Amino acid sequence: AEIAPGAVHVPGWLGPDEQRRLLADCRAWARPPAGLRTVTMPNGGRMSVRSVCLGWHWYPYGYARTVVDGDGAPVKPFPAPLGDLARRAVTEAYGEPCAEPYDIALVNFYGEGAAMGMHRDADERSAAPVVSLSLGDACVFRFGNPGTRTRPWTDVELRSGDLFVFGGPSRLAYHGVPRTRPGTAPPALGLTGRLNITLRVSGLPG
Ligand code: MD5
Ligand code: FE
Repeated sequence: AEIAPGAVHVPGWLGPDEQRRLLADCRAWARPPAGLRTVTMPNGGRMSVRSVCLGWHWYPYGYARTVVDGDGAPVKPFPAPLGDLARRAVTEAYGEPCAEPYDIALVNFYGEGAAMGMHRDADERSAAPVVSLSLGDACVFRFGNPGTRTRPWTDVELRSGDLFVFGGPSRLAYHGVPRTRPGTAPPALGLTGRLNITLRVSGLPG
């Protein structure tokens, strides 16, 4: 379903086996060095989600090749299969792939009570669509507008296996996750909480 121009939601895009495989990969990526960490914002606040980055390390507000605000380790490489997955996702949403190769994955883990305030993803130097995949507990995803952090917005329920692609005029829209729905993960997946994987194009050299 097209929620707004360029914002395409595909419920249940990943089947149960693909969800289990992706979860197992996320657990491996979360291990140190350069594993799961808590991000501290410039104002001293800590994000309630915990994150691991592949390809490029995101920190507020930029990208680096090492965990500049953590253990200092080199960021794990971006796995080629995630590039293929991003290409398939964009083709599913728009009918054709993106010209630029994907080179960043950000994995966000939402434990009980975790949320993400309204923000824009503006640290990439590419206008390529952001591919979002959800695993585990459902959540309320709040899709706003490019001009203000405030209304109008549309709340969309995201569930395990859902794909969301944000491109075109939606690429720089404000968005957030006001709440998850604890206990709603598919029992067979074996995940308590929610994982979101975003695939991005950095637009950075090499
Ligand atoms: C999440 N993560 O569900 C979301 C999914 C983040 C983040 O917001 O920054 O890690 S990504 C949603 C997204 C990305 C780019 C543009 C838009 C939404 N948008 O225009 O709404 O954990
Ligand atoms: Fe975001």
